[in-house]
Amino acid sequence: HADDGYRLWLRYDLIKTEAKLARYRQHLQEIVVQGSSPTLKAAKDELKQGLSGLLGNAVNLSAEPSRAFTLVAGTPKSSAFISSLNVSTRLQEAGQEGYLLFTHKTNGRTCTVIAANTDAGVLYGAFHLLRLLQTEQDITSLNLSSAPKTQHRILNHWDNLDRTVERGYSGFSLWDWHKLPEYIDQRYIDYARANASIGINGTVLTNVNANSLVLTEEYLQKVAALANAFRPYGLKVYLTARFSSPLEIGGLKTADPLNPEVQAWWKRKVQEIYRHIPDFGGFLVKANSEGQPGPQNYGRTHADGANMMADALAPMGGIVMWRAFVYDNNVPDDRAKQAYNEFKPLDGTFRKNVLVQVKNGAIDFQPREPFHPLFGAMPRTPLMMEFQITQEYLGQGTHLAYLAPLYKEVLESDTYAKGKGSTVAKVVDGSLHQYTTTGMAGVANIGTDRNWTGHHFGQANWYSFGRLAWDHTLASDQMAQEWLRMTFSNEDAFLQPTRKMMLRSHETVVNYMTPLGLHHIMGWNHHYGPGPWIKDKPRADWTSVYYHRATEKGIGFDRTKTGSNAVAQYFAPVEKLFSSLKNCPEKYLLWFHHLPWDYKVSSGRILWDELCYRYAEGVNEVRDMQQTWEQQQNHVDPERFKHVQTFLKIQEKEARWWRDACLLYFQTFSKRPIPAGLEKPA
Ligand code: GCW
Repeated sequence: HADDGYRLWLRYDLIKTEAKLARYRQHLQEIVVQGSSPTLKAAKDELKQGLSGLLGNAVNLSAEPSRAFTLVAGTPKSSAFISSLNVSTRLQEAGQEGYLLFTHKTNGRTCTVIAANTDAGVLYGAFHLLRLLQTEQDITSLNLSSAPKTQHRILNHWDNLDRTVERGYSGFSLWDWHKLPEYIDQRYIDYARANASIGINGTVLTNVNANSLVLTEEYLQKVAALANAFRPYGLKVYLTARFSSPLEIGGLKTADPLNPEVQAWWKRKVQEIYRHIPDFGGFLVKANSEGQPGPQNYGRTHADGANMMADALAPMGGIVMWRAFVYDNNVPDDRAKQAYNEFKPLDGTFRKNVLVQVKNGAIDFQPREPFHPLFGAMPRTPLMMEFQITQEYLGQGTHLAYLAPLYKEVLESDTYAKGKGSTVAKVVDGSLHQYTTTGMAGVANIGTDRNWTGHHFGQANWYSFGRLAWDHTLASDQMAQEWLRMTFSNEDAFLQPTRKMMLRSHETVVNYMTPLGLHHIMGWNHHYGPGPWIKDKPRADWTSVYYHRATEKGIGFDRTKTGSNAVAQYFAPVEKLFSSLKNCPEKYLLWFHHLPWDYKVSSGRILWDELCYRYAEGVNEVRDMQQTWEQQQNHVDPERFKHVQTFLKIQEKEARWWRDACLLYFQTFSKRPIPAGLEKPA
């Protein structure tokens, strides 16, 4: 069959390595899933489908262990066998969603056991076992446990009700509102399976630039149908709530959060939602940002707005994820400072069921940003991470950019909030400030394209986001290898070069787009392709010249004391690091400093020359990627091989476009030649 990438990393093709196949067949002679809930049934179905594909034979399903080698899965409640194993202490550590996966020998029988406290945990364990087989790991004597490090692991779909997707580059929205609630597309189930396989347990169906219609009865029935389809897979549904909904669908004259009628309206609305979706997750809200309505329209604070919704949701167990992505052209200060300035003073004033959702950086999902200064700065308010999986500023649907290294760079950044070792990851997983609620969100890159993400390698970003939300200590390399093995091939000759290509790809994109700390110099509004010349727009913070500040003297945004002093929002050691020209990591140089064109950088070159080299390197590295891929023809099916090959061609062309456009533009200021030996801009 034509290989279109639809199956994602859940391909379950026959294992190619004979010796391993034989051992797996021996060890997994039958499947025993005791219990009958929809989630356990999903686990059983997945194991059956997965094992019969991987092992190439129909695996026997049994109610009780009956063979010499058996796979048993369940909870102590659902399964007499599991409860007889006395693993309750170990299970305690696994928590609500974790699981144990171990080999147990008893009465001459060898059991591979998946045990968890909840049915969802069993499902996650089932996917783990399948992953071990897909990646050809040894399963003969297992002894492992796993539990998520963050509680809410959520995809944010920026999907509109007309099925367009804001910043979506892989077709249209998956949610076919027109045919819902009756028609349940198999794709919804496969979507839920994919999410469960990486531990994602929530999905916000709608765009943060929200439409209040989704909160009407008619739509809630449709949302409920999706929630029903997802529920067996442990996937909860959330919605975005437009702050002005009481005006638009409630017939009220105000949306003031302190107005009792408004409060009563939201309470009723929330109760209505829960009548349709008893396990509804809650709201995600973008307020007073980029023209969206919010509490500030009524002279109230973000906390007033969030708390009003939180009070409505609390009795039902729902949460509010209130976004900190706010900036305003009328605030004359550096845009990078605004979220911190607005939110930090509100620390401790939010209700218990509110999380403040903070983008990884203070500007906006740039190819590279230093971590957001809010992380560490709000010890009394749980801060959620918001990553972007969709590649709005990273070449969108056609560029290969593996984003795990970006995610990891942010998570491993040290905030110094409580001294050395206060990483962003520890803020997010709650361990630094003892948050009782934690979460990580990723803006989805998923659409109706057959391969879900447009670029085949975009799947790896969905995959690694989910894996990291579960366990932020996983290494980029490990996730790349897992994904490559499951998605393409276990052959070493394939894995070694392609994982290298993936690991380098983010840095490559940074090089040809925004090296040395440059940022937000993309084409206006669509953010695709270069546009460092953009000026004279309705808002200064929507131009490029605002961010690069190039003149004949130099380039870069001075965010030190002599400039906007945004550095002061970081804890002292970080402030010192970024302020110091000598110590500031070069990757953030022009983010924090405005420097003369002949400033000497660490390579010994002057800044202008270094820029030229970085842009050139970016292009060359894309060519290396092309070379690497060319050599994989024997390892990859023709359909996907060609697809990636073609996209790399686009990427090479556009890397040149970036290089040439940026260098020719900046050269009008630097008035210096392109260093000898480098390709001249076309
Ligand atoms: O990155 C910007 C995008 C907007 C987006 C906004 C946000 C949903 O350009 O399209 O709107 O961020 O995150 O709210």
